[in-house]
Amino acid sequence: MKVKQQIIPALLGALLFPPLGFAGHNHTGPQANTHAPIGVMGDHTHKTNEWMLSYRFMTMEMEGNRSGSSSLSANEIATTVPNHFAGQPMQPTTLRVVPTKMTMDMHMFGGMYAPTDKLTVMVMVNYLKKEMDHVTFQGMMGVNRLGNFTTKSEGFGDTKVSGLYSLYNDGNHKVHVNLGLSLPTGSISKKDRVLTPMGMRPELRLPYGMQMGSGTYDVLPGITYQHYQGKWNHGAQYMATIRTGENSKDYTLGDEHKLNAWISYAWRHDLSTSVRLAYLDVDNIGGADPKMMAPVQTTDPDNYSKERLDLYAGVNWATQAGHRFALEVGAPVYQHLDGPQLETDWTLTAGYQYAF
Ligand SMILES: [Cu+2]
Repeated sequence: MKVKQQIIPALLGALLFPPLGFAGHNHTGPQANTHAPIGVMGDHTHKTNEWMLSYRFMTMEMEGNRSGSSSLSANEIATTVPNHFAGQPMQPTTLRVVPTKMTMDMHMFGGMYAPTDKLTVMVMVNYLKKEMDHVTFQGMMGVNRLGNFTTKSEGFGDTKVSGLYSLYNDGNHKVHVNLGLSLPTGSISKKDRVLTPMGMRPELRLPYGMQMGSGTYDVLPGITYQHYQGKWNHGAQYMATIRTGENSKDYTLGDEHKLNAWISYAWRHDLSTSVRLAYLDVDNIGGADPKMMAPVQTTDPDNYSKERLDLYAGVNWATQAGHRFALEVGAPVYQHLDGPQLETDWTLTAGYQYAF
């Protein structure tokens, strides 16, 4: 924890006061540094008639639970955290099923095209795979463990269509606005088999966090800034996901606000490394899917709000012919969960982009 407390001010310092004195060079050939770290979406615009295809693989692992910023054991959850549905028939007073671990894999396919220097259009399609491990406690109370089970879901997520409009570009400073729409192509009715505290194994609709999409049309506004100075590049981006209306299952996922700040250094024309800080704020779910009713934290629409600060390290490699390979790994330095919720442990993003 001490180390983390020292890293953050050092990084913020580096972001706010990038080293000065690097004269700008106009290199020809590949420029690894002209891109933000691979975990940042919609970071750049293209020149007239330029195309880009991209593929990203992202994996995230979450293990152990927290409420607020402090850890909660499975036994504590099963004996002390009230069940959202207590008082209804067959419902225990505390939670009796506890998620212990979740992994999420995401395959992201993207296309970009610039009809003009000012405007770049972008389409992103995602394929998601989620897995959640649970422990079921026996009966209405106590800490006898009945067994473990894993639920899985996979499929296409929501499809994002965006426009990136360049507001300012003098070669060294660039600013563009992002405006996108997320289309509800992801399923919100995925099911799997669970183990109940009574020892039954029904197939139920999976909770909110295990579904593939939001079920609503979401507006994605944002703004991106980048500054190039010799071998240094630093940038910042604000992006939001604003939900509109209610989905067919009577709920609305929480809005999301994301703030990114990064700095990268080019060791060679074709190779750069980066550090990034990402702040994420997610709201709770509004409304509720009447089919998601079980003594488990993930069926409570009020257990989805969170704030998280992630620290990432990344590497970009660009080849002569418009190919770029990049990798970024990160972990939270701070997370505050309206919980109990599973805590995020680490994230990895690997990507390939081809511009032509
Ligand atoms: Cu691109």
